[in-house]
Amino acid sequence: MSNKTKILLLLLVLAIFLVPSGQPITVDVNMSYFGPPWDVDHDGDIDYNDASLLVSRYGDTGPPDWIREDIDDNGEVNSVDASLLVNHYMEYWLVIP
Ligand SMILES: [Ca+2]
Ligand SMILES: [Ca+2]
Repeated sequence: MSNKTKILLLLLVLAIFLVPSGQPITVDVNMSYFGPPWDVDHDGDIDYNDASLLVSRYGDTGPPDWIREDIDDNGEVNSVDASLLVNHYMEYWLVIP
């Protein structure tokens, strides 16, 4: 379960306890990601999954900011992107929606 999912579940549980019984609950969530670009899958850590995504697109080219695997947004998934990911491998943080 991703950190985003855990936080959403926590908010729902809090809403259930804070709203009087029988009252409808409306939850409007707008999620943005504020983590570093080398967290390719936006799950709050740098691990095998990020590396796997990058490898799957290695060598691909496109306009800047076209895919998350192009970590430095230069239009090509290459060794620079891989280096950025490797330099932060196994880092993690709390993802806040
Ligand atoms: Ca990740
Ligand atoms: Ca790149």
